[in-house]
Amino acid sequence: MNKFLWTPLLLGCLLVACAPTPSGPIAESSPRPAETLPEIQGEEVAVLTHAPEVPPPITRKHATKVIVKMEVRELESRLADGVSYTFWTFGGKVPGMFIRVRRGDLVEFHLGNHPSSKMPHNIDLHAATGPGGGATSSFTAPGHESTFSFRALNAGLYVYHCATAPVGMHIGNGMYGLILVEPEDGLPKVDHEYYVMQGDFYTKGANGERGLQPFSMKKALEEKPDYVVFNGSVGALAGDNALKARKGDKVRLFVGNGGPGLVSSFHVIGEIFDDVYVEGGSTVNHNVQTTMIPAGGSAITDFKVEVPGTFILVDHSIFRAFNKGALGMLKVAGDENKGFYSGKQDDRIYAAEGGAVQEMPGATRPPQPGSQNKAERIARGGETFTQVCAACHQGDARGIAGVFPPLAASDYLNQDPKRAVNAIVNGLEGEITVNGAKYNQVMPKLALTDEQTADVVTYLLNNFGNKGGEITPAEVAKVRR
Ligand code: HEC
Ligand SMILES: [Cu+2]
Repeated sequence: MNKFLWTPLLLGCLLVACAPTPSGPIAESSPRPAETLPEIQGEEVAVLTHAPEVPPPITRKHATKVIVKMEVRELESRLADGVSYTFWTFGGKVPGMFIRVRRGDLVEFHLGNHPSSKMPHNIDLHAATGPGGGATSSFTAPGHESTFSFRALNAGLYVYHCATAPVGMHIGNGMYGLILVEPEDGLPKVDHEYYVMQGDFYTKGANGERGLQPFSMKKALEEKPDYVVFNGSVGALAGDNALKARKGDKVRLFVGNGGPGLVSSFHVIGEIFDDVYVEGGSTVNHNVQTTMIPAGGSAITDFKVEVPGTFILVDHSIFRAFNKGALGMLKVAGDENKGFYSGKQDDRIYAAEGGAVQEMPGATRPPQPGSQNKAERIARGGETFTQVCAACHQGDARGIAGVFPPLAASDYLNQDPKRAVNAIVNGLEGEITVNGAKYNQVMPKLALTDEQTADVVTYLLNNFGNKGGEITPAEVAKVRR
């Protein structure tokens, strides 16, 4: 009946039910029984890198404790020329910082959430075996730090992402990255390793519309992104930012797909992947043109560059490449190799097309009729609560001591429900007292319509032990003025 109710169900799966069950033929033939894991010797602090750089290969021959320190920051930066976006990041950029460990390592993860953040965040590492991949243990309010540890049981290239409700919005704002768990003997040596991660972005304005663009939940639900990009912005891997190699080099791309919505058909124009570690696992495929990378998945592609020129990285769902930004470049220097390729290559053809941001028709939506009665208002308000308020005030509305005040049986709210309207419409900061406890935090003003605001406050008043009543859109409009 309503899409938002799926969010808690999905989160429930992410947090609880998705841990693998060690039974059945797959588990029996799996090469990862925990007993074979080596003893932990010593400890070290992980070197983390921003894309497209990758930390150096691991040379040690023993398992160790690896301390990973990652800081979540919410910051505005460039999405495309003239277009900015408030990204939520693991480490200050999209994608999140690359983590490199060795199978058998004990990873001690420190997740800090910068005090300037407006949202709580957590991390689900697909490389971790445990409830939520760490998400249940790493819920971190602004200005806090969480620590948890996991053993890297399986070798492979894994996605990590935020799994705080609404999950799709946190991922959609850029909260994903890659962690490589090297096999004990390492990967074959190559000349260059690079980190490339695809993601789709859903903006209120159409592709190319200038200014700071807010996230569009509507387009995200329809999986119709305005931007599909590599490494967080249009052009992040083009022109001067192109990946580089020399003729004869072996190049390895660690490729991830953060989604949240699309599956990538990853292809390098003019190259053939000699080896593809399919889905980032241990099976190696040879002589591959295009490799499929699911949302929340990865692939490792190795290839030798025999011919100089500019090679274009694309999602071969090709409108995404030439019209929405999923286009990168690998520039190979060196003398021409006429034996392998006779013609001249020129990257300007591609740059011209890829650089042009086309206007897309704006998303039009017929005006929705407002809630017809109090029951409908409460039902719709519940959706907004789950989608917007629960991230901070929690699903049970009890809040988090010292950080997010309770909305359940809140004397502050019940004394004057217009205060809740005011908090939503204008934001709220400064010291307040709720049920005898003091809070001095910041609630950002929320971009809700008068209807949505009336609905959610009415929902609150009639749930969680509050006093009942109804707020109408007209009353909200008055507060807004
Ligand atoms: C990004 C986090 C965040 C979100 C999202 C958020 N709030 Fe708040 N809210 C806060 C913080 C922090 C305070 C306390 C502000 C202060 O200390 O002055 C607060 C205070 C309040 C208060 C007054 C105190 C109380 O407990 O009664 C109400 C009412 C309220 N919020 C309602 C809502 C509603 C309704 C929504 C969803 C439509 C919502 N908030 C979404 C962070 C948030
Ligand atoms: Cu998050």
